[in-house]
Amino acid sequence: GPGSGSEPPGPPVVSVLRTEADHAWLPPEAFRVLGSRRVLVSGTGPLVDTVHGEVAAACERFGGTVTRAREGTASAGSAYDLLLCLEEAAERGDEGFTLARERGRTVVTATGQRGLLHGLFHVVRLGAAAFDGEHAPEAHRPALATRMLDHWDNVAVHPVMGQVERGYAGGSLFWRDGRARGDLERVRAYGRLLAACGINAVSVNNVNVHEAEAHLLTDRIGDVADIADALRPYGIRTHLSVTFAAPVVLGGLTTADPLQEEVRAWWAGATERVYAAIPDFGGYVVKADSEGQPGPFAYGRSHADGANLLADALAPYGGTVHWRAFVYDHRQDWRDRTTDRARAAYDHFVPLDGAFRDNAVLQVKHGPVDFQTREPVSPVIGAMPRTRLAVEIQATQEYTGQQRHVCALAPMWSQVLRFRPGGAAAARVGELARGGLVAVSNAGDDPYWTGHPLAQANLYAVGRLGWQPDADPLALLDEWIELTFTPEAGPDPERLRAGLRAVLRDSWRTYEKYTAPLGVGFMVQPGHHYGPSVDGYEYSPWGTYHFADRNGIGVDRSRATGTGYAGQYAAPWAEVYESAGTCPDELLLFFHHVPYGHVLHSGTTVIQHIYDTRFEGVAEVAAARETWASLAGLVDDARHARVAERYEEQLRCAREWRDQVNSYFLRKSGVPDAHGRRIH
Ligand code: BDP
Repeated sequence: GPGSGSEPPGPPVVSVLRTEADHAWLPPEAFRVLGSRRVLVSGTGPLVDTVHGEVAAACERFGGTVTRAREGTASAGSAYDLLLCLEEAAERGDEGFTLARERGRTVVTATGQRGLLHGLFHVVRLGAAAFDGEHAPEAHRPALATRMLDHWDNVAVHPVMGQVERGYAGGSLFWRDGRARGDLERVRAYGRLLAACGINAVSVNNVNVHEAEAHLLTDRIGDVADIADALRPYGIRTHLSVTFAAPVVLGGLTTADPLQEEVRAWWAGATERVYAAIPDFGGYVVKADSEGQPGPFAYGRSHADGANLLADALAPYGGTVHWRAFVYDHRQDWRDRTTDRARAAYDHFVPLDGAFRDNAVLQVKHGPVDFQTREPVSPVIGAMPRTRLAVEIQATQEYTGQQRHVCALAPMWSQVLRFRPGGAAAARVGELARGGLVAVSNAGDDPYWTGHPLAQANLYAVGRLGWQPDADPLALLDEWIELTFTPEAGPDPERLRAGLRAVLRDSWRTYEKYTAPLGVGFMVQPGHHYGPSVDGYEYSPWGTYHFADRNGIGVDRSRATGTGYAGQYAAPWAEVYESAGTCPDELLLFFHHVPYGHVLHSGTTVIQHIYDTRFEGVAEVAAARETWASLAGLVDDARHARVAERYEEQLRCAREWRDQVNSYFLRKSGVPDAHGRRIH
């Protein structure tokens, strides 16, 4: 929750750079393989121009040739090494493409312009391998049609949350001090990065819609249109967060009741004007009845009534409303052990299954609480078969080190997307998310885009996992490493690769080890959420408690004796989570209140696990810091320095977590560390 946020302590920002493009995936060097080829680009349209522009730049730099033709000439072009052809044909869909190797040529064909762009980036990812051997056409298409970033960017600087709510990468790419930034070159470069990992939709303002953001819908829509123009050449559609109270605060009506005719007419008119400015506008994002945002409850209406109001306004233009399921009581009595924030989304929304319009997407956070380091998969995801659900993940590292700590999240997201809510034979989350994958963006106007240069790997993984939710997350990290650091261009590719893998691959589990144990969550400092405070939220109204006392710790969410949350799952999970004996260790304290002496499946007690993992986590950070230091000279100096300085802070902070968590539980439990290490 927002709370009160003062700035956490942190390192000063050092940055010395050449251009933005040198500091993300797809630096010019990543295109070397194209530049030595004879390339044909055929077809017409603005995105084909984009493809041509990318290839032409590579050829100019590295000495290849590019020819532009109007028509698909895949069969005619024997004089080429690579053909990128837009064709009129098949039903592959707008974003798909095929890739073939025949007669010594690489042939990409697409039936939609965006497909051609994706095909180009696929070839770049493959590198030299794209030009090896022969193979029949293989079809590529995205598993999820919407792969979206939500920016929590404020137009005006918010007194508590700043320019970007939960932003750790400088200012906003879109807004500054109440106005559009107008630096559209940077926005265009951003669109390029996003397209190259498969993202195709961006929402440009905070879900908490304050006064300045509200006006984007009406009198400031021109600013949004400018952004849409800059993103469009890379196939990205622009969306907007709107306030449910817009008819009142912008339209001067006395009500925003979704069933009132004047309210429906207001939204219809406002939406018509949005589409006049942005013909391919994606739609609205809404946070309603959540943490103080207005919503349909004020009028005694349901969230289906609310979502359908906006869906109906958008429907004539093919737009979509993304309606967030993050609805819970943030003014809870902390002494009440029966109210459970984790239950809230299911209790509010599952009864509404089937009541939403086809162009309404219910956007569900991947876990039931709030983007913690470890949560179970939200039970909503398996429980609304007649609703289009989008899964929301958080690339911005609010609870995972705020881009001062290395925490590669692809392995966590992959676990979510591969989870089968209905059991072993049933569909995965990645198949159930028919409304798409949505991530809260971690990008800003920072020269490295994401503050911590290694946090780019998270942004990259969002698009790639949306395209292919069952992709191997470690392979995606490798892809990002290749495209960003182009190891082959340097003196010691294997050492660079090995070093980067070593610091990234297990970084989420390392982070988990030194922070809050066994799925218990929070224990962060209230407000800004950086660094430890074991009891920071314990006696607060936010609904995020651990219930530690002298005997034990954890939240009893069983049906038998707890809040009943475990019963929101289908079989087999309801049973698995119901009992402490079958609940996976990493989620034990999310589901159960157990004594400190409770023995985990791993064979160690809860209290000893708390101590051991805190020590291990710190040791792992120290080792990663050494590994990073050893890469000096293999990574450009400025980037190396930026990461090195952040490792100092990560190590300091990890020690702080270790010491506070361990001391707290030693004092509470009175049980000494079995290995006799100094705790305090
Ligand atoms: C929480 C954040 C808060 C967001 C909220 C949301 O602390 O700043 O507004 O999520 O998702 O994680 O709306």
